[in-house]
Amino acid sequence: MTSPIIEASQKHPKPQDRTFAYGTAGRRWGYRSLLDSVVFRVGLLAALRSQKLNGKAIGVMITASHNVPEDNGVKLVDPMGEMLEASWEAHATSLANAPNEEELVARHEHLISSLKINTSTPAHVILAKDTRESGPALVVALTDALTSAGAKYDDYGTLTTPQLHYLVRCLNTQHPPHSEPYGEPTEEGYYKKIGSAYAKLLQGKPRPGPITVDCANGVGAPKLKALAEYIGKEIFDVRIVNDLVDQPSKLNYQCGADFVKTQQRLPPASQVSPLARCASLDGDADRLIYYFTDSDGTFRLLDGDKIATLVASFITDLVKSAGISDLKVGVVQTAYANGSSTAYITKTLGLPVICTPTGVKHLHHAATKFDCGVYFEANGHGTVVFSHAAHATIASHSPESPAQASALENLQALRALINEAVGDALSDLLLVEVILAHKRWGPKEWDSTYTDLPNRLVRVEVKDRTVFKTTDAERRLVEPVGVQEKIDSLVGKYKQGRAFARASGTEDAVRVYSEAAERGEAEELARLVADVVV
Ligand code: 16G
Ligand code: ZN
Repeated sequence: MTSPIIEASQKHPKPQDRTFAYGTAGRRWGYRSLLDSVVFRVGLLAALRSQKLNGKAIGVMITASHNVPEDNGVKLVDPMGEMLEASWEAHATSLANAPNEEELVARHEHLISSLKINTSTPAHVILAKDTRESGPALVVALTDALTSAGAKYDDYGTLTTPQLHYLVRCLNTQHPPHSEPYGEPTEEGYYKKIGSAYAKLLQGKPRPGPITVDCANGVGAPKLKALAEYIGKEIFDVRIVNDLVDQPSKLNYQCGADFVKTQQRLPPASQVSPLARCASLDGDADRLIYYFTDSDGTFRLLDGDKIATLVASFITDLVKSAGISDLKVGVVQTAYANGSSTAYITKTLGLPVICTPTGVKHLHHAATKFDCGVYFEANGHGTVVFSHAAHATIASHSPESPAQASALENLQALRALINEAVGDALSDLLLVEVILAHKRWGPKEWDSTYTDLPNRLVRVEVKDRTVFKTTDAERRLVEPVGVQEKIDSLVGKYKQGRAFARASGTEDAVRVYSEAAERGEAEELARLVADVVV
């Protein structure tokens, strides 16, 4: 008898000459024909993951984030809305690379026995996709797999990546032992939760002026519209640009958070007056960056580092004002964080900083070490996580004055506003808007908290990026032997110089980052380090 999995898999065969690996953030392998078998096999793994965790809901998101429209990718979401547990990435890679159907079934069965999975446990998977053209066909591959594995699934259609993370967490916190569900497990529930927290936090505060948001011609556009409609123009006056979701070739093209961050300029479609607040999302709305043009027309970027410092300082003040003394706030960054931001956090804010390797899973994990961990990558992906103890303190603390009571209420609303499951551009956008309103700051006041060191990021094509091995949160190379010494001696020649080289997790290249006291020096340092690496 042929197994249903073999039969279904035959419709989604693996291209013979390809090897796949679960990357920094799921998998991103270009072109739909290549991904078809990968998505099918990820579907099988999602069902196993759910069974292993006693039928908890597992998420599958089909997106390639900020990448070109022809790309696509798929990632799994664990029960509390986190990224897939790292030890399972190898299982994904193993299934994706099985050369044929028989071997796929053999590997699938091996996983069942080695992981001691009870296959009579009902599996529950929820799925969504971004606006890419290849999305619907990949959903077919995914649902074919889930059907063949006998898993129950719910297709939520088109969502932002963080919305899917939110839904997974809601579904898995509805019942004991969870005392409080994360929210209603619907798209409307998401808008309700963050929208009403936003309104609460703005009570009695100056109404924020208009903000222009570039939605990268992606899924963020219709979702931000829905959110804005829920909140109302009175307190959320958002002007959306780059919302052409019905033209898939425009996705992330000359717009979006990655474009603005790497090009350090306005998306051409944004026509804004000096000192007006602007923000960009990426293609699946899990990254956010702010920017503005100065009175003299200079472009000013307010990136993930600036968001992290703003949020960390606000929460620290709020905790203090609420009269809570035993809640430790900390910040998590990567090697890409500007040196000035790190100095500002440690010296001015007096908060601890942890540096981790690139990739949300590393940052998120490190952030859970604090009572309140603020993490952002410079590229704009990040959020805040609270420990169980912090949640309990915030919920039960008794204020001793009206001022403390109001700070405490704000802290409680902040917990509802923040999407703790994952970096979420829509929730982060509301968060920044709230903080600027509380501080009565425009973008210029925010920008002036510290000045970024001039920096440069270059992409270097190398023969084999796998030979580059790093240590110390990717800040130093251990292999190829001798290269780090050369980088050290170059860095030593520049005032406030810092540089590192690391293999990209998502592209076939090495990235070199440098900073120094002067722009020309930062650029020269990047060039010289790139020469050493190539
Ligand atoms: C992925 C990561 C992002 C990281 C980037 C680095 C997630 C959700 N996304 O986009 O955090 O900054 O990869 O790419 O983990 P790179 O390894 O090519 O430099
Ligand atoms: Zn993204």
